[in-house]
Amino acid sequence: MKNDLLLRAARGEETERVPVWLMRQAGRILPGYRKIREQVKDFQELVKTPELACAATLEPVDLLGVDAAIIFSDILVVPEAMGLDYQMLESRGPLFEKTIKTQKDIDALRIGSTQNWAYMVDALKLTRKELNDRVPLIGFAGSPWTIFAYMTEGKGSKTFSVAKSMIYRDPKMAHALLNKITQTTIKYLTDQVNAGAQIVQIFDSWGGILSPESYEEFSLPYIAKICDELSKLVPVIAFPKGAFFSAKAITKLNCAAVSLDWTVDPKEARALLQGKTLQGNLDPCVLYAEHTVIKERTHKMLEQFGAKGYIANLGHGVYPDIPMDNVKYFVDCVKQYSGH
Ligand code: 1CP
Repeated sequence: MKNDLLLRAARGEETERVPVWLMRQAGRILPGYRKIREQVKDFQELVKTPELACAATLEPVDLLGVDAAIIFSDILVVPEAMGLDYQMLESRGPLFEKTIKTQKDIDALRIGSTQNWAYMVDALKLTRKELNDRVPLIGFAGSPWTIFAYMTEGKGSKTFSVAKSMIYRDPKMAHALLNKITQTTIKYLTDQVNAGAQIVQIFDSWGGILSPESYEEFSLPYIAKICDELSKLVPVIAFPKGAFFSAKAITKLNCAAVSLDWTVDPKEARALLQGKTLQGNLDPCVLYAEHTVIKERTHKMLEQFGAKGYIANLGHGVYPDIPMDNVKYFVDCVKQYSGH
């Protein structure tokens, strides 16, 4: 492996410098991605064509110089594999025709298996080959709670009141669905590792809409199950977005690293999450500012987290209208930093 900084940092080992990558690094900020996107009928065609998914995965490695590749796909592959089809509407996001409302709907879902995501296996194998050990390849999945939110709402939401009403009105049914999603996700991520993913990240993008009590009943235990299984194979990064209120419980996860959003103070995170590698957490909006501001904020972040057990990243995915030049500047600022 030519550059294994990410893997070593995840395991808490010493590194020559802090590794850096960005959530959503392969996407609309890049010219090659926009070209690939024009060639296909829709987003799913891109996800399901291994050569194109591979090209989209490699572009940020070549253009931005990041220390990791994240396989081009989406968290919604899991509900689709379970039998719930979605469309990705242009600039509006996902839409599921059918949503999960009853126990009968849950019973009708299958626990996904390799044949349901064979294209993902092929994309990972091809990408590992094309990467030729330049940087590690990250696999990923949504957390069961975040997938539950899409399966019950049918789309994104401000309040997630449909998803949340199910946990209060019928907790038993909610747990049944979460269990089914968890079983599928463990198989899905295990297949990703067997196909070449060297580390995996679990995106709990909507964890933060729950109360601490609900978070620790409906989200964290399922992330824990996935961590327990996957940590036997590769380092796991958990991203409990907006859920740092449950830091104490998060520390107990069997994961190598915790990714933090920008609402979390680095020093507080170090104190509360001892023994974990930390990832994050620059506010993506800093990348709209001038280079001097980007440098100042990035250096401050690096200084506060310290060099050991740290992976530089943003606090969430890079926004599509952030100039690529600024993203590259952020990556360079991390790579050139010598404050330690
Ligand atoms: O047509 C397009 O180009 C659509 C834009 C797009 C892209 C580039 C979507 C739709 N998904 C993706 C790729 C994607 N999604 C990746 C690729 C690898 C990379 O990071 O470079 C990853 C990791 C994801 C993960 C993902 N999808 C998350 C978790 C991360 C996060 O941002 O919180 C979530 C919540 C989704 C759902 C999703 N997919 C796409 C959209 C617009 C959304 C969000 C919808 C909403 O706000 O509810």
